[in-house]
Amino acid sequence: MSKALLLTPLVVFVLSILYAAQPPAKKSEDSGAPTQATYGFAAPVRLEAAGKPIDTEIGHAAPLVVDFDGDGKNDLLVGQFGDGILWVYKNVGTNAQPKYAAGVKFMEGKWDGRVPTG
Ligand SMILES: [Ca+2]
Repeated sequence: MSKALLLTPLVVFVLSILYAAQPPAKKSEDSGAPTQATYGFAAPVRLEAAGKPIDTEIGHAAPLVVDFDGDGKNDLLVGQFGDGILWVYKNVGTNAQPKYAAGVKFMEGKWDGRVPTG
């Protein structure tokens, strides 16, 4: 399987969080009927960190957008199956227009920073 195919779910997942998240439907106070919420996906784009496409060494990428370092800007975390590594991509842009620094392995990829896979 090509890396592009492995990366596609990551891109779609992250984009769905960054650009398409909408608050859940609320019930109308007048009628009790749920109001219509609209959801959708933005056009896919290849995410980059430090000017290079984000990828994993071995597939089964598990992305999460969260403020990992508490600076108020959402970072990108990507877990990979291979070696149980967690990649941390610090957001050096803004939440509206994220820009990611080069990925670093959580706890330098040492044993204590990994999730055993088998
Ligand atoms: Ca952050």
